[in-house]
Amino acid sequence: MLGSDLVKFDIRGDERGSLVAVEGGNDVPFDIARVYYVFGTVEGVSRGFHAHRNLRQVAIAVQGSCTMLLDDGHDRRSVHLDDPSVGLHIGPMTWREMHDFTPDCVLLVLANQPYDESDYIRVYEEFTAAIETLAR
Ligand code: T46
Repeated sequence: MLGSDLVKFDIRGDERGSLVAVEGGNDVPFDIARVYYVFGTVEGVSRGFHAHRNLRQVAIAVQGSCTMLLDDGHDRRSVHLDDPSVGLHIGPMTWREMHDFTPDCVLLVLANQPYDESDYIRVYEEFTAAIETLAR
């Protein structure tokens, strides 16, 4: 699917445990301008339901798990995130929904731009219309 890929990070493990280091421009394909994390998600709650016009992000379930549904306007797929050494790169113009959070889930997100509400498309019909316009 265009606009989303899994990224595997090296685990710097030793007898003390494990460590993953993520460098912008190296381990993720952009400079990191913002980091946020989603945690304490109430049971049964889903999040997301939007696309971004320009934003690129990598999401990592550093604890617990959730399922990311991705939609590029043509195809949909679900990616289960449950490995702190795996990131999901989500490019621009990709509708995303997050489901099935485990109570302990901590979803870490690295973004290439600061928060900007005007970059969001929060209505699905507006998203598909924008995809069609881009295809013309
Ligand atoms: C995304 C998925 C994976 C901020 O003030 N700054 C921020 O950097 C972010 C991300 C959010 N907010 C505020 C905006 C809302 O008042 O935090 C509140 C919750 O944000 P939102 O409803 O957009 O959260 P999610 O979990 O639906 O989506 C978030 C990201 O917004 C989004 O970019 O791709 O996680």
